[in-house]
Amino acid sequence: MTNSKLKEIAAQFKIEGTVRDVKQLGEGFINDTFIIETSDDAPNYILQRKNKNIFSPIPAMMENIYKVTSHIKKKIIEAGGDPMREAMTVTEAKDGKLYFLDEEEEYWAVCPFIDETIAYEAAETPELAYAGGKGIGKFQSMVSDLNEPLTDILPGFHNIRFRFKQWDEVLAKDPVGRKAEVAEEIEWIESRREEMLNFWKLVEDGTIPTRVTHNDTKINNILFDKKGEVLCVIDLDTVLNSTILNDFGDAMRYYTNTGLEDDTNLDNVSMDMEIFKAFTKGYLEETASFITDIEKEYLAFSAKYITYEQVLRFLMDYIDGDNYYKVKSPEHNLIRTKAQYKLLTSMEEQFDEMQKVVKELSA
Ligand code: GN1
Ligand code: MG
Repeated sequence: MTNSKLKEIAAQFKIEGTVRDVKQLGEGFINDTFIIETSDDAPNYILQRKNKNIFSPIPAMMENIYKVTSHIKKKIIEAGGDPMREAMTVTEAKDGKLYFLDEEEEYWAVCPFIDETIAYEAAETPELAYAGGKGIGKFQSMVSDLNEPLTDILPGFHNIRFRFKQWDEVLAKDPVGRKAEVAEEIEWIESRREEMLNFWKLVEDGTIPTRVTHNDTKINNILFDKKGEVLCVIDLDTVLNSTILNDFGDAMRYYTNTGLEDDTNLDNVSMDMEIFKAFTKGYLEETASFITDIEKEYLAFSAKYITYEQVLRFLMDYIDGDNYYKVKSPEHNLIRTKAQYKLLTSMEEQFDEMQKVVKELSA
């Protein structure tokens, strides 16, 4: 994508000021992200090419984001806060749509860049994890009374029954002949299949309630202000109706890992109990007004559930020939599989203690 093309796309949106430059930002697994730099006092903006192979349909996804952010903004205004800093904003295209469709049928969306914020790549301290727990808890609390349904633009996301269906299909096909080489890793998945399905049945039969959830609660999806307080939850592509346990579990998969998601040195990878404790404390403080006993009972389990799901998804993508996640090497998805499995086993070893922590904090 040439720079002038990017500037042309930026010009399709209702942005303040004049566009000075558009530059690539980070390297997401799914979308392509750019920053629109404007001149003068106007804010900068984030421009994203949304991945239509994953989120479908994109216009419905943007509607979901709009519903959620509008609802949150109302709450922030009621509380006397700043709705432009404490919530994400969808910047409309000049024709009033929430996205721009280019001539290659690619979807683009823009939001203002919130400046003077910090995004952390890792939960380095319990204090940070505590703040993160409060951030996710507060997000869920603010949307807990959003009664409009969201469109399911990611059918089966964090639904292990659906993942097993994909898994069984990919294994039956073995499209690139990688299956034989990962027999041991496949067994990691198979040996826990029933345990995971038993949990999901409780969501399917309504024992565990379905609510509005974020579904991608890694720490860098929260912006902190300079005082270390949570300002705003971002990356709302995956807002869905699901169980709040998925948000908690995914955060724990990310925050408590002492290593990297794709660490090649498995000795680095383990679950940090102090981080688990701190996040859970913050989370339970903010969700106290609506969280039910059954949800609390499965909080610790949800960390294992989502980590397991991630092992499955990385391994499945490896066997499938790397079609979903962007990879930096042919082995990348297998490296991720092994590192996430190490994290899962560390959680399993510490599970009794995790349960105890949740019990004590919710007493
Ligand atoms: C993807 O693109 P990113 O980093 O926001 C994925 C998550 C995975 C994560 C693995 C829509 O998120 O579910 O947990 O990679 N998002 C989607 O790091 O599949
Ligand atoms: Mg994301």
